[in-house]
Amino acid sequence: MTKHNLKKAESAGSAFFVCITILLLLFITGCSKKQISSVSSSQPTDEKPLLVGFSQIGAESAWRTCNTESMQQAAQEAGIQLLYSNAEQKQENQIKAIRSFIVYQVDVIAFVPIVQDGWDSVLKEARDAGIPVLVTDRKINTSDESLYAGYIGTDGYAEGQKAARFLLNKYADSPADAHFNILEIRGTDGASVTTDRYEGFRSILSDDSRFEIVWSESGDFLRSKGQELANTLLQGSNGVFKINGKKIDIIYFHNDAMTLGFIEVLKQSGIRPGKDITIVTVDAEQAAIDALRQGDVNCVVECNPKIGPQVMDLIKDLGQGKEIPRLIHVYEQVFTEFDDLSEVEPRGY
Ligand code: GZL
Repeated sequence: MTKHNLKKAESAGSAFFVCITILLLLFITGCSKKQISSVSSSQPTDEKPLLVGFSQIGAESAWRTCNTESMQQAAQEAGIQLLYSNAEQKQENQIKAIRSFIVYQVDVIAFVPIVQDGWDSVLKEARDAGIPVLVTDRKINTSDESLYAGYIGTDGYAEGQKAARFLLNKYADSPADAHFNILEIRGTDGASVTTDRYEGFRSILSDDSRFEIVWSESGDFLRSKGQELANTLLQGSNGVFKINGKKIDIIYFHNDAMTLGFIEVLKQSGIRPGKDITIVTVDAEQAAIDALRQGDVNCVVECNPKIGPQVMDLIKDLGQGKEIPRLIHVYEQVFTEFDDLSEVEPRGY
């Protein structure tokens, strides 16, 4: 199918054409129907809308759902035809979807790499097909920078640093011989954002001997895993949370979903999150801000999911053959127990 035929066919009822071709795509690439769907632009114009393939990792948290909604809404408002693929937390599904976007000759490919490694081969295929690729939300490792046009999204390293700086501030008056044992509940291992939050946190605390990270374990960004880990780690705790005989003073969670699952179990064990144990979490879902207001959490570092409009601006530039910045970190705040939280807008996720 040449691009010319594609244009002609699309002018004769693009919605019908898109659906037929998606079915053909599903057959060619083996993606399931559930994984690829099309979001039509809301503004019919006489020029052919940009056609964009977007591979999203899944729906593992309220943050992710909001991120997807932001992308779809922004595409509609920008008059961009978005082919949306839900990888259901599997890298191989993302690779299949990217291959299907190439077959369909989309104008631009955007994707959230669930993990940072293993993308060179499929991105070479996109480059060979002349399709620019925008990496969003999470980053990739590659030795060949020409494989993607740029990155826009969160700065996980800075988020880890903000979490640590909150602790330095909260314990500023504690004596040099004080000691605080930290439990870290990491996100999905292999994801850039997990590595960044892990390293950013340590970059600030490593020089302060009062803080010791006594245990770090992945909860895969899932609320259910947060609950599961709490049940396992809290076994035998009679009102005092210990790991390997060390009383836990602080828990640093890489996302709110895991925090909310974990603190539920803490409370059931008679331990007061936010009071008996300092809780620091990342994302800033509404439920986390509510927990901060209730005193169950002490610090919420924002990770901004609502980047759809900025992504679509970059996609339009790429669609016109323009260069884009290699790296854009979106604006993110920090909310703490020391702030006036009455001004915090409803989070929308
Ligand atoms: C961060 C994003 C993370 C969120 C989690 O940019 O990739 O993935 O922090 C989500 O809630 O699962």
